[in-house]
Amino acid sequence: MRITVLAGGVGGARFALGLRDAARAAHGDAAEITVVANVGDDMWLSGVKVCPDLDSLLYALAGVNDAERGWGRAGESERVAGELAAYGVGWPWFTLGDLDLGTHLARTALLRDGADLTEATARLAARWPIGATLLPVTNDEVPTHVVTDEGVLHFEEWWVRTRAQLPARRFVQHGLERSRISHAARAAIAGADVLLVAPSNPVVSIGTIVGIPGVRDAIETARAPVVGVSPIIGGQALRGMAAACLATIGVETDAAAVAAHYGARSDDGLLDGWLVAEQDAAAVPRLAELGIVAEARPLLLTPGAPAQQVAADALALAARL
Ligand code: GDP
Ligand code: FO1
Ligand code: CA
Repeated sequence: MRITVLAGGVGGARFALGLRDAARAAHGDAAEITVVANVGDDMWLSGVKVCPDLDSLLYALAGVNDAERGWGRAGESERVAGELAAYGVGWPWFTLGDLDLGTHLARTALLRDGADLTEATARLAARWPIGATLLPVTNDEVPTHVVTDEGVLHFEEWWVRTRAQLPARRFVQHGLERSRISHAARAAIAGADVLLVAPSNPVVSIGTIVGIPGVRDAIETARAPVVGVSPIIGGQALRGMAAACLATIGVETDAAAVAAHYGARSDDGLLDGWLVAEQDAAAVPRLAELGIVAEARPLLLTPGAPAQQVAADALALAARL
């Protein structure tokens, strides 16, 4: 059973953990999970390549993430960051921890030696038994830029420095037209038995992934059903900046509105199925009219049994499509 999931960072990671448990419970060793990750948040900082969403996924699947803070490594120290700040190098409001820097240095070394991001990610992931294949959606650089009234910022600057307080007029994935889905990501989508869309940011995580040339084609022609999980519960994003991002593209912060934005696969969109939270059950008949089979289920990705159940519900819905 080959399961491929499109994912951003924290929401993607919480879902991927549940999916790993659910797939093992249902299919044992026959479960093969591939995570196709967003790279729009990536950047070069202090001489190293930082891939926030790949790192969030890697650290969570390896069990070495700082779950409380929501990013980076558990048990982190910041000695190097202090030195960089003293030299005035990098962003003082964006901390590269010492352990985390080890990842970025290793990745950068592999890239400098000629690996592409797919190969570099595989090398990093090989360190831990993460129980999944982790793939960047593309080997090309497609940094998300945010157009504001005070200029154009990298997405990470807009989010971490301004905490999304500076109104985002537009999101622009720089270099998108020239980018291409990687061979590995294309194969993972084409060869999947089930395709899942994690409850990730619909604009700067999933939006960026499906905007990469070749991704929509791969999904369109894939034989697997596509089931998404809503990141919006009761009209609210659970944490982070999804509501601000949705407002910028004119989509309501609402589970049905996000599904309608993704569109029905039967109508050149993304989704065959969509899980909404129980408090959003009223959206189910509306989505049926659009050609999306929706179901209301608990969607809180509390680690352990609840997250596993969310993923199991997504797989069960896919099995019925
Ligand atoms: P980021 O890259 O770190 O911003 O993470 P993602 O793009 O993968 O996911 C962010 C989204 O995860 C946010 O829009 C949240 O609403 C969603 N999210 C976080 N926790 C949960 C949860 O427990 N359940 C659901 N359904 N969504 C969640
Ligand atoms: N998020 C923060 O809020 N502050 C930081 O200093 C910070 C550093 C950081 C370093 C590496 C990394 O992979 C992620 C980091 N994040 C930090 C989290 C992350 O950039 C964002 O929360 C996500 O990219 C949002 O999608
Ligand atoms: Ca992200």
